[in-house]
Amino acid sequence: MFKLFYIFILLLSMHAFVYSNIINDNEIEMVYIKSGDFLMGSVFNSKMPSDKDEMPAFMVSISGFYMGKYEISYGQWKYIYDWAITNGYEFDNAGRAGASYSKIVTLGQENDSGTGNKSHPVVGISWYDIIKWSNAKSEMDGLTPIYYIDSMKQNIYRKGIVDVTVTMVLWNGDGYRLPTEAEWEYAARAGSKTVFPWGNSYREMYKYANSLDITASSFIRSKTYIRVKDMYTDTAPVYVYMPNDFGIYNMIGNVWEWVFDFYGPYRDVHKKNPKGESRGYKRVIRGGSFYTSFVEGLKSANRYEESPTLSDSFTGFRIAKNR
Ligand SMILES: [Ca+2]
Ligand SMILES: [Ca+2]
Ligand SMILES: [Ca+2]
Repeated sequence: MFKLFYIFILLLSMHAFVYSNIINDNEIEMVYIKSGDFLMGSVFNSKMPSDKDEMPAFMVSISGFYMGKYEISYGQWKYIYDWAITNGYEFDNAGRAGASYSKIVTLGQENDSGTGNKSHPVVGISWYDIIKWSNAKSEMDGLTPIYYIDSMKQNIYRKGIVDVTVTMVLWNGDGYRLPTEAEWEYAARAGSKTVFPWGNSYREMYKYANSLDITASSFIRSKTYIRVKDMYTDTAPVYVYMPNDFGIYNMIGNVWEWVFDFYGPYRDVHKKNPKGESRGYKRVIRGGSFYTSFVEGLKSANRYEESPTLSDSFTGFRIAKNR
């Protein structure tokens, strides 16, 4: 009996050790990223194919900024969302608490009601929803909103579909915003020049990232999956797995992350704080997800273009801030 009790306590403490991080709905933890230069994109690697749009790699200078330590959890999303809808904001989607692999596979993504766990990343929201939510978070905290519906930056973006261009952003404001694509890759690499933030091999992926791995294959027979074991078939709470060298969690895997930029090709010119194309139809998502079944999809340099109206089960975000 006593033995069982001790085993129980031991298991409990192990659990506490693994999940010692607690996500507060009303507090978004951020990490300061120091300014620096890095090579953005992919250089030719015969062992790991690159999509054409990752090349040519080019030098980028990034100014210091704050990056969300975790993907935004459903609890955090909902906390701001509830304030926003009673304060003049309108959204197209209410968001869901993570995503369930088996529900997506058996019922289809449109019937995926999520995991019901508010520490999972928010999904089922569009780029527009996120941009408005960021403004709401700024207003709620008494900061200056970053996104406007006009280039004069007179009218705060609170409702509807507005394709916010670079000139409609108060780039030096103190409010919350999406990272740019360059800031995202700089933070994801955390000083690394390798294919993944932890090195060139996918074999260590299970320590740092939630992908479509062997765990999912044992639940439902999946034709393709990554040959590592990360223990999650669904999304994982945003604090699970090891952080990168900047102390940031799940940049690779769990959910894809929206960035600000309109999607466009790379050019081999040294740029300072690039902000993407001035116009476009697609925005960029980064990092791959719990549903990504091929290793190339989880590279630091991988990029994907999506319509900003997309609100799927695989894509969420994290926020950035100037100061
Ligand atoms: Ca997994
Ligand atoms: Ca992620
Ligand atoms: Ca790609």
